[in-house]
Amino acid sequence: MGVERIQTLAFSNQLKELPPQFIRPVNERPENTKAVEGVTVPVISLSQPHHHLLVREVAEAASQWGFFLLTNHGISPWLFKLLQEVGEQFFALPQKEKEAYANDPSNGNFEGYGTKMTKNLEEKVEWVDYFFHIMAPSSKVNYDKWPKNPPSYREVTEKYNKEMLRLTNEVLELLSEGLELEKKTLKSSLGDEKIELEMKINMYPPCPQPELALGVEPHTDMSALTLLVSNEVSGLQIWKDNKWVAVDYLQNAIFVHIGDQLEILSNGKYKSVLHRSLVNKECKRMSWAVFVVPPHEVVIGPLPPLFNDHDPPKFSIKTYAEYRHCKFNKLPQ
Ligand SMILES: O=C(O)CCC(=O)C(=O)O
Repeated sequence: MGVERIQTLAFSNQLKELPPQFIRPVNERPENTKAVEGVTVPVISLSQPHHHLLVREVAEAASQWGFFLLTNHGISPWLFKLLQEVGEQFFALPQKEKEAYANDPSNGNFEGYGTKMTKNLEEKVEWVDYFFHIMAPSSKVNYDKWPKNPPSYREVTEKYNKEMLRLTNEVLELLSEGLELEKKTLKSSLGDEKIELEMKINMYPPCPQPELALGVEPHTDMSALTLLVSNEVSGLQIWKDNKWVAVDYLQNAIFVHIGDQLEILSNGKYKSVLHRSLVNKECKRMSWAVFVVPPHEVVIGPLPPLFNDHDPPKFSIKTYAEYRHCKFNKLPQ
């Protein structure tokens, strides 16, 4: 039997109530875990002329929030528009055409069109379909897994990939300097030119009872960094000081999440941000997350300059493949 897609379910005429597998336990429901209002998340402009101030802003945001919005990053608004158009066009294709790209994570085939079926302890599922594929390095890319329709998908995504590689370098340099390390340290610890970029397009259709459901449940990313943009519909929330904080949409800004691998390398000086996404009754939300990850064989542990007898290593050392295995299977790290 095929996987039931959220998009199909959402647009089937009679859906007035949320099917039970999407209704979160009472203590997880958005209606009972409302985000605090009026909190301003850090917004950092890459055109800040004083380099030392830029380094400080990035380091403070990464250590206090594990999250910031990046503006004046040099990516053309036109490219965001094209990226969003090709993603929307893919999800608007007839279901049969999308199913030709269906992935199968249970058999290790992560790339392609998917709906998360791995259930959590409460056997609840998320209100989201997605498309996932590797974008870099070119030696790891399998274009057969990328959408062939719309025909410009590949050209647009390759352009975006170039920009993501440039930004990854720039942000990793700033984060290295923020730890008083040589600029190239974090990048080289993550595999240098072998660093992988993964694209995940999330499609959250309108949901009949958004107060009871979650688009993506609370998690930290196992990546080093995640660089995310969304359409104009807000929905991302981040965990700060024991509360959910809603992140408002900011046009052309990139949402930067610190992930687990940077928390480990920095020995906890940078925080991997816990986040979730909510869904919407009227509007479809889409987001484009680029995960910056080390290749599987790279060994990640706290960097020696960042621990000593008084501040011992807080994390174990393991390959990214081992880390990923433990995280997927909810095993202790
Ligand atoms: O859509 C979002 O804003 C968050 C997506 C996310 O956290 C994920 O795909 O892991």
